[in-house]
Amino acid sequence: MGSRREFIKMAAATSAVAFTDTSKAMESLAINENPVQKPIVISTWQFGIQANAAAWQVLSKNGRALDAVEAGVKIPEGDPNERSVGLGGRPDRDGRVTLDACIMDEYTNIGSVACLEHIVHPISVARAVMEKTPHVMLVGEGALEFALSQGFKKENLLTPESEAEWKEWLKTSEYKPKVNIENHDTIGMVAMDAQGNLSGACTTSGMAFKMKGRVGDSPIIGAGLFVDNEVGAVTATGHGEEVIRMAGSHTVVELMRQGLHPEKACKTAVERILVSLKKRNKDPKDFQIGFIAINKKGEHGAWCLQGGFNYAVYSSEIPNQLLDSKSTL
Ligand code: SD4
Repeated sequence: MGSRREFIKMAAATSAVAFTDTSKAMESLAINENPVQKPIVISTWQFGIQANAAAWQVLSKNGRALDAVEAGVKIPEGDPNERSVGLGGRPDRDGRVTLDACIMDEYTNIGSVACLEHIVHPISVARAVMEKTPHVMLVGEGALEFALSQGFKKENLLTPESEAEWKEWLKTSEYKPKVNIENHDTIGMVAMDAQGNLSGACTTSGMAFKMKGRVGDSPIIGAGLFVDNEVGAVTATGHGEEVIRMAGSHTVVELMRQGLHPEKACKTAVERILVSLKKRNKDPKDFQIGFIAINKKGEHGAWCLQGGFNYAVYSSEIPNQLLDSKSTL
């Protein structure tokens, strides 16, 4: 039988061991816990590689995520060979190139333009709406007038190539968007800067040969783009009507808020869209939807309805590269 003194000695020794073990465990936890990966930028489709490179110029110099995403998406906007964004974008069925874009920063500042014609960089007009007006969205003629008042130049965006395609399309005038074919490629980009702040941008010419006045998800905050600086940032591509229906990007952010990894959050949102398509007896094979997301830890992920969607990732750990998104179908 041990004496009381022995018991106390033993208890002290045990707790000392326990204490040592705990501090060791804490130490190893601190070592093993993944540090926040920042800066990081991700963007949709293969033109994301060039866009990321431009964004990285800003991020690698300690620049703001907001400046990075604007600089990034301006690359495909200004490239006439990218036929789904900005200059050279495919027109609506009347031959008009009408552009949609939005931008969101870490303070929940937002700006957006829809159905904007004649301006190569709608993302910068969206930013001007955000910074210089009491509003968050301008459309059509009003957006154009505002852009011109801000010094943006009026240009013809319909390149001979896009015009030729439109004239070819007029022969049948059949509106049947083809999955993963260039008639629906949007650049969406989200980034976290070295300070850990998030921003995003999204810009497109929308669905080729759409009805006059049609607006997709890309300029709609919560649909084509959403940023919550406490949680993460998300952007979407694909059939805008389906993304709007589910408030797509906002849904993904909310799922990340509940603790889901970005990939799982994107997957869950895509599955909700699939349920909605089935409810309406739509063949899911006729649709494509893709989400990309980052969270506050700098983790990234994507998911799409069907294969063929890819996205570009660039971070301090990952050299700029294109990744294939996993898909549901
Ligand atoms: C739209 N979501 O206008 C855009 C098009 C797109 O990949 O993303 N295409 O509906």
